[in-house]
Amino acid sequence: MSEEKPKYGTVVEEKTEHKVKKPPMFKVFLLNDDYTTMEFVVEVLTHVFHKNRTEATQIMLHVHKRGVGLCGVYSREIAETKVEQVHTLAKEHEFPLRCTIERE
Ligand code: TYC
Repeated sequence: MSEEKPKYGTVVEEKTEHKVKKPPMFKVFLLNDDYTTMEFVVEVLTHVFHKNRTEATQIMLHVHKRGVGLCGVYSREIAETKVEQVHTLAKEHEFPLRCTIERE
């Protein structure tokens, strides 16, 4: 039995893997209700989610018809802030508009 020794002068390369995990992303959804006005939802989508009027109207109508719709995908911090902004604006205008987060 003979064990192979590295020959004199052999270069043994060592690699250290530095695996960096991507941060999780969060989907923000808007929920339908019977009381919030369509115009207010379009305003929220333009101001909080930076949609143009056409996109905002499409998302609002999708939520109105299907019950729920995607507004955007963000890091946890940003997604949570968007939800807070929506709920704060809704309360200020006395609308029951709700928004939820789902981890991707
Ligand atoms: N369903 C509401 C209405 O008929 C409109 C609406 C759309 C409300 C989207 C909430 O997320 C929503 N006035």
